[in-house]
Amino acid sequence: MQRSIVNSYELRNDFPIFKKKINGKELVYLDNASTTQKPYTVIKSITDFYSNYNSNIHRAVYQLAEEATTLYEQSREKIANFINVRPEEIVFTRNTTESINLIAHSWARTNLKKDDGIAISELEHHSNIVPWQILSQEIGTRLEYVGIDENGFLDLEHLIELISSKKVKLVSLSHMSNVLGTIVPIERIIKIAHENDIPVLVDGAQSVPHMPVNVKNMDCDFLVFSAHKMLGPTGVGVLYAKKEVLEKMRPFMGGGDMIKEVFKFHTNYNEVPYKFEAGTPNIADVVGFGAAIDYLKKIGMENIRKHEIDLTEYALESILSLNHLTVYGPRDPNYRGGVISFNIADIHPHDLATIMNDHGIAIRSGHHCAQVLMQRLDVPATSRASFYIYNTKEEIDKFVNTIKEAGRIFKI
Ligand code: C6P
Repeated sequence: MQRSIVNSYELRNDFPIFKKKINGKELVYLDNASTTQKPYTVIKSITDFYSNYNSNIHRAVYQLAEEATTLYEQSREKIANFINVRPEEIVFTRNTTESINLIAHSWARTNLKKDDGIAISELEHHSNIVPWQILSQEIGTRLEYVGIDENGFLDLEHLIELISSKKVKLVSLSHMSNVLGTIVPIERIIKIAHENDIPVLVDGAQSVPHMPVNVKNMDCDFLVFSAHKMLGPTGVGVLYAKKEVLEKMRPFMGGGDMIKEVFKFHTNYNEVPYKFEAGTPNIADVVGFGAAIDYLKKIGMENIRKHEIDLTEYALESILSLNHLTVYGPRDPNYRGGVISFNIADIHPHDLATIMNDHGIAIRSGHHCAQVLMQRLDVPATSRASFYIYNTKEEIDKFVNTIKEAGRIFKI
């Protein structure tokens, strides 16, 4: 793999937050799997919207409303183009979580029935577990868990067996684990599932921000992700599904904008994607998301992926040489993203995160909304560092030195 050509030192100047000091130290932000920082262009596009274009969309004929509608729909086009689909196949939600709940409500409740299996894995985030548990309680579907091996890789044989034995009617998988960084061979899985007429939902919350994702090549049935994990604002999520699939799905919520005609006792719904966007949406933040997409495209997703492989390789090499440290997940950076979870002897992850914070370093500690995975790893919590375009090797050195200092403080 070619070396990174992303100049993270230069890029950092685009992010106002890096001017902030934490405990008198420069901010080292290593919690990007949770949410990413925002460049000036994104912040500016939001203030610009409120300063110059603010009005509701899809409703009025005056100039401001038309300009706001155009900006909102231009963002939809940018996002569609980013993952190589049609704009009418992009539904705006609040986040990945809402997108999965929308599918569970509007697709699964019509297309699945009692005893139908839904295959998920031990890697999943709670938002790809709990909606399916609720569905099981309501209509009697069954959850089938695909396990992982000691390196954090999916038990593909088990998944293939579930698919070919027709035990499952939906496969719903995280493309990249938010804890282990494992990248799942999703294209291969989709091909096998489709040979058996089984649709696949891809949770792209951790993959779409960090690597090229081309839906035409991937051929998934559903793809979900969040703007805030890819330089965009909070409060905007995406649900992709083929237009024909969306057209057959029942609405998620009823209200303004999702209707064509409303009568006393029935309603004719709007066309897709509007059928799934009831009420006034998060207009300014959708516009901000468009600016984030512009920013990412300028750097190039291939370059972002290379940069993160480079950082991950560097970080793994450093921390794997430390004593008393357990690192979870694949060792080869080509099969994982820039997310590293670990534990040091019996230092509690919250204690380590507190020491890191004293040095201006932000890492996440806890279960990372993946308690099923914690149970599989047999730990209550881990520490987690996760990287993005603005992180540097110098920051990784600070992070590793602080791990060493924690070892000295706790005398291990
Ligand atoms: N993971 C993390 O720190 P929302 O919150 O809806 O934008 O994203 C949910 C979600 C779904 N799937 C995966 C794989 C995720 O990683 C996340 C969010 C964050 O790991 C916050 S818990």
